[in-house]
Amino acid sequence: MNKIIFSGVQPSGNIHIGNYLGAIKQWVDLSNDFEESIYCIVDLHAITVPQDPKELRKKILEVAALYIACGIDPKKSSIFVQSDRPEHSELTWILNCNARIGELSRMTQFKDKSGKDQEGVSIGLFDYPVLMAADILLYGSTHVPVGEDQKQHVELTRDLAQRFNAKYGQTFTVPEPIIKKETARIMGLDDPTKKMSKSAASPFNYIAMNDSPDIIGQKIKRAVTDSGTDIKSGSDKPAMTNLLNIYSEMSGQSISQIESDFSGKGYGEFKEKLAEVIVAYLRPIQEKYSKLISDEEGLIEILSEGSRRIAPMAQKTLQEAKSKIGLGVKR
Ligand code: AQP
Repeated sequence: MNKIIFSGVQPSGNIHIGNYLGAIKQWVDLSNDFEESIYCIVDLHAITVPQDPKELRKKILEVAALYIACGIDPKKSSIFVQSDRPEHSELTWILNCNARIGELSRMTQFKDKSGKDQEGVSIGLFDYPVLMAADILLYGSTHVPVGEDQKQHVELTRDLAQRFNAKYGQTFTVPEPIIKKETARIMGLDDPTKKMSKSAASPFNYIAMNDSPDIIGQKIKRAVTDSGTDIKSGSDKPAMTNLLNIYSEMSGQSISQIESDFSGKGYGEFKEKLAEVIVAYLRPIQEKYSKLISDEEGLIEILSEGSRRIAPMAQKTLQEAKSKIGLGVKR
């Protein structure tokens, strides 16, 4: 069986180093191990909460440029915009008719994002995981690299695929999540008990991929630390564990090496060095990004080509699902 990798990011808010370390970096590291790699810009997911139309269009191109700047090669991988392929919405409806209100009500992301206003949020937000299942299942994806927060949604995708296959006969490939332990959950700089998030109330929660060296310095300086003075990770030190994790991922040094280098030194010195490490890591990505984002036509062409390339896979799976359940008269 062909190994097919599929994943995506919403074109909403500022893409941050949590999205990068938890998802995009893995895509780059894994791309060569798969026969097919497909990376989607999930704009239909983004509109499950209000978006400004002009800003949304701008963000779609920004995410495309960022994928490529981070190392996704559009010649080897297909990059496309979710709403360009109508099969995603159509398969969502079919899966909706096999999904249960009970299982969707248990999704942690829905509970977190709807908060106390579950009656007032959009049906789209509630249905978000079914759309994600359609994204994954349309391409026969075998592996889905994501951060820890999306694990429950991939599990639901597996359940929906298995349920459909059991009822109508083998149709969908049941995918596996790929979650890298060390970067599964990068935590907020202002609150290390919650994940770093684009929709966080304060920009001091995250380092955006496009933050300037100055802003990175300021954000790291203000990052919450633990009680005590030691540069050490551990279950009683959530803030330092998070900062050391980021340091380790971006410097290539092990956590124990960093701990020993900073033994006897203070938070101030550590934070200064951490900001330098992040700035140096992001610099080549930011330079590549600036060139790419100035060529709007080039980006649109890459996205159109990606959509064209994967269209036959999506159309075939959708047609098969429709015919299995007796929809339409086409054979
Ligand atoms: N803090 C994180 N640590 C590790 N991985 C993360 N991801 C998100 N936050 C972290 C992973 O990034 C990918 C794309 O995420 P998304 O655009 O689908 O949005 P999300 O999962 O809802 O994450 P955000 O950044 O918190 O966005 P908002 O605030 O808009 O909801 C996914 O693979 C995700 O796991």
